[in-house]
Amino acid sequence: MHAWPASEVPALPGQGRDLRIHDTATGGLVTLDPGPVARIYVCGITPYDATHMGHAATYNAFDLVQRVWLDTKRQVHYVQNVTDVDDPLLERAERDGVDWTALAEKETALFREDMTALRMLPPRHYIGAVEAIPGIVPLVERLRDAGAAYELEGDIYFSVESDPHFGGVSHLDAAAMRLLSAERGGDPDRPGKKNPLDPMLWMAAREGEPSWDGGSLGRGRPGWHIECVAIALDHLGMGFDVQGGGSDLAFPHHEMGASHAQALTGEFPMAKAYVHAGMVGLDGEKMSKSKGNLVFVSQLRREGVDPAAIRLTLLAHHYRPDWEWTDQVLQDALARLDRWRAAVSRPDGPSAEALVEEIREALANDLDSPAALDAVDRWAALQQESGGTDIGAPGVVSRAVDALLGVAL
Ligand code: 5CA
Ligand code: ZN
Repeated sequence: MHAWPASEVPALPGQGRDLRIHDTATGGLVTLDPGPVARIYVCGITPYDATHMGHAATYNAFDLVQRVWLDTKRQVHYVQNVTDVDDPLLERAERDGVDWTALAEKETALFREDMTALRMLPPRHYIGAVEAIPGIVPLVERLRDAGAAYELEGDIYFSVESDPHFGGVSHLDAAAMRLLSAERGGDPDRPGKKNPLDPMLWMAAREGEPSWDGGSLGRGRPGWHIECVAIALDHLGMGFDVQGGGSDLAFPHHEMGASHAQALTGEFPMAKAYVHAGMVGLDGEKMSKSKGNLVFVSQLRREGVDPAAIRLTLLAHHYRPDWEWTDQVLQDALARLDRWRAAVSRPDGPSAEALVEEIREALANDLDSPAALDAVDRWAALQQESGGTDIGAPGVVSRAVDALLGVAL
């Protein structure tokens, strides 16, 4: 699949900082040391509805990761998938009487537009689950042949017991895992499974549903977790730097994915950090396509809201805690954008050197974007109150805000 166009990332004076980021697996901050090429896999959308603020907030967090790394002059190998075949997508297409592939294409196209408008840097590889199927089949065969997977009425399940590190991403107890597995696409109550938590690797073809040639597995379609693992291993290999997504993916998706990869390769860990963004809510509930309590990026854009203000709304919240979308948080961002634009519109101003370092330090510290915004606020306030004589400082601020925060002033 093609991704979306990259906005330019201006080079900044001085040195970028190494990223310290919260890792769900160890429960603390880790300082990543990626070497010259940083590797990140971020779970992409299931394209059956438009991009909402929850999605945008999660992709904003990982865009900041990429920007911090680019600022250290590293290359970034960023991979993102599209879950372009899955039950919710098929169900929505059926409900609306449309072709599921057309629905997926339409929503993926809208996602690309939203990401472009928000100045999210594109992944280097943007891969659909369907196009990954030829690479998934041999992985499932290998797991089966190694005894890490088994057949149940034609479907193939992964045996969680085959990975000694299973549980090491989310650290949940068995009861919590069982509950979440039922809520998030698993089938813990299906009779005949070795362990209720075992996830499906390959689902045998069902009447009226799409299916693909699975070689020795028979016709069918892949399970959700193995899709992301196949794409990540193909393009990044084991031991990549960051596995990212929203906190609702920690279990089962990232837990199972890590176990699949570890059972396949015998190596540990799959990723050096498992990074999870908090859930954005609306009216007291997590924004979700299934609940329908959504604020869409595309809707706000249609209403004429500047995408830079949408982005500033996301940045005003630290990525990790859950938060609520309200009209007020957007109004605050619009006002901030006006203040910043006024401050950089003059040719001179207070020195920007310390500010660039403050933004860098804030982001390197577990992507503390609210602290970065505070620092820019203070510079803008100083500019408004007393100005400054540093010729070119406003230009430096503009470039830093663009390069590190993805906001075009
Ligand atoms: N296709 C899978 C991942 S392989 C998937 O979870 N798709 S999704 O469309 O449901 O979500 C895309 C990304 O947005 C995921 O990282 C998910 O964790 C995140 N996300 C979904 N809802 C919210 C929300 N309310 N707040 C923050 N992030 C969210
Ligand atoms: Zn995924």
